[in-house]
Formats: sequence, C-alpha cells, structure tokens
Amino acid sequence: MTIKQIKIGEYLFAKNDEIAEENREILKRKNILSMNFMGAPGCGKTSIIEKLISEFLVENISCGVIEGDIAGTFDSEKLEHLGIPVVQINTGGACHLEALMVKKGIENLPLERLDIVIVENVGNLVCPAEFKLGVDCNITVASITEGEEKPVKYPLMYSISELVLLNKIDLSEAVQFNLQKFIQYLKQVNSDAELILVSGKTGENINELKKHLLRKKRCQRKDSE
Ligand SMILES: Nc1nc2c(ncn2[C@@H]2O[C@H](COP(=O)(O)OP(=O)(O)O)[C@@H](O)[C@H]2O)c(=O)[nH]1
Ligand SMILES: [Mg+2]
Repeated sequence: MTIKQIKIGEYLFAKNDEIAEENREILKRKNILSMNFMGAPGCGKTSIIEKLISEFLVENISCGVIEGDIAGTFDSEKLEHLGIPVVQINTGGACHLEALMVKKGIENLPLERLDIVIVENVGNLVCPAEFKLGVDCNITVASITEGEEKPVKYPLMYSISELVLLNKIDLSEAVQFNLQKFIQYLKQVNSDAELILVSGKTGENINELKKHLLRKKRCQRKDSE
C-alpha cells in the first residue's frame, strides 16, 4: 500500500499566499495604499482608525474600510458617521482574516474612487499574523494597559509589522507602564519597526501616523511611475 500524505497546513498557507498576491496586484493597479491593523481585542484599533480617517478626510484623501470580526457589525457602525464605504466581514468563528476574505472585501469596495484601504483584523495577538493579506503595511496596535512584555510574548505579530502604535497614552498616569522596557522588548523582536505613541481617545499623535502613511503613499506613487 502506498501512503499519500497531504500536509493541509502547508497547502492552506500556500493557497492563502497566492490569493494575497492577487489582492496586492489589484490594489497596486488602482494605486491604493493598504494597511492591516492588528492587535488584542480592545487595544484601540477602531478608535485609531476612526481618528485617522477623520484626518485623511480633511485632506480629501478617500478611504474604504474592511472590518474583520467574528460576529456583529459594531465597529462598522462606529465608522458609519464618517460617510465612507465599509465592508463588514464576519469570520463566523475564525480568529483572523484570510486573504480570500479580504479579496471579498476589496470586491465590494468602490476602488476606483479610493486612495486608501484600511483593514481591521479580528482582535487577536496570534493568528492574524500567520495569514498574509496582500496589503502594503502591517500595523500592530499595543496599548499601555496590556503590559510592556507583549512584544516578546507575541513576537510574530510584532516581527511582521513595520509600524507599532502604542495606544492609550492618555492613561499614562493611571497605569504603571515601563516604556523603556517596551522599546527594549520591541527591538529584540523587530529592530526596524517604527514606534508611535498615540491616543485613540484624544487623537494625540494620530497626525504622526497619518504623515508616516502619506510618506509611504508618495513612495508608492513614485515606484509606479
Ligand atoms: N483611554 C483610552 N481609551 C481608549 C483609547 N483607545 C481606545 N479606547 C477605548 O478602549 C475601548 C476599545 O476600543 P476599540 O477602539 O473598540 O478597540 P478595538 O477592539 O481594538 O477595536 C473603547 O472603550 C475605547 O473607547 C485610548 O487611546 N485611550
Ligand atoms: Mg475594533
């Protein structure tokens, strides 16, 4: 008897990577800058996205959002007042978005009139980092209420992110958070990541985040010329 062994895990990741590349191509053709916000539930992803979009809108930069959640439309509803197109993806139990889900999201956005596509991944510090989506920029949101050791406890997510946002800095006085330790731990897993301290509540430094992304958008435009 011959045994045929199929490694489902490897196959699934390879298939996911293929679709992620298709997403990348679609977005690149439309000259759209795309990003994937990841982080624990409650770290402040939606709050930051809301503030960031408001900043983009002031500059007439149009955004579309793909909201990933296990269930419900809470976050999409929070963004509704901004008057931007939002697609809610419910994973029905999966703790992360996969490239195919993002593809469905992209297909339901008016790409012709968008400059930026923002993906909010399912709140989770592990699985979202394992699935490529085909976006330009991975962003990990950490918050000071989570503790400073998270980069070394969840290294994959931090290691694949070019940008780390440390959120809830408006609570600095109330929370014991060792920023130097956080920076040291982050450097251990990703010495290239840029760190921006922000508040999704007060909007502090969200303009720095916007500037970083606009710089990236300008580079993207130059690359395609
Ligand atoms: N104090 C404070 N609260 C925040 C901040 N960002 C988010 N929150 C609160 O944290 C909770 C979770 O925020 P949300 O944006 O929904 O987090 P998400 O689950 O990562 O999308 C909400 O009650 C927010 O109002 C912040 O910078 N400072
Ligand atoms: Mg959210």
